Amino acid sequence: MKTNRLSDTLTQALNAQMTKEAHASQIYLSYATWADSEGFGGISNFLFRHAAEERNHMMKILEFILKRGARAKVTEIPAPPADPTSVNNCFEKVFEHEVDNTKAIYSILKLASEEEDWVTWNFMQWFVSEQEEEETLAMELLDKIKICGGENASHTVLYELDRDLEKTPDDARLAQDVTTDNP
Ligand code: OFO
Repeated sequence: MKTNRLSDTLTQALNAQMTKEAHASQIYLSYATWADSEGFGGISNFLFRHAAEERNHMMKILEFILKRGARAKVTEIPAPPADPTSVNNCFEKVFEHEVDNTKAIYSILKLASEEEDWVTWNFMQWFVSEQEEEETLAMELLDKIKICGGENASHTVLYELDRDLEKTPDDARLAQDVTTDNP
């Protein structure tokens, strides 16, 4: 008896998204190490915490695929892009990456809707809300940097931003509900 409740198309799309979340985690990790090597300990810490969040997202999808009786496939993760060239560039890249991820999530929702797989559609709503929070966070940070001069922000301003980010509760509210132990 077949108990798999996910179509092949959605299984493939969810597996690809799982790898995309792992890739996102690698991107944040690489930017975090870049920030640390540039002397921005607060920004680095913020990005390291975010890398852990993205890994939790990967686990959340993996768990869902298994729960629906389908085959999760762990594959290679693409390398992260080149290091940022400045703090402004770092958060621009973060924002672009989050928008790209939102688009990927929308396309899974579209598929789920076409297939009338409302369980998957419902599951993916969590990611829609999460992306909204993460895009907002990135936009707010970019706005702050812009006010401070963007690419021309002074060392003093960057020092203060770095100090603020050390304390910023970066965890989007929903991401706090999800951990590797409790995907
Ligand atoms: Fe950027 O959050 Fe995962 O999905």
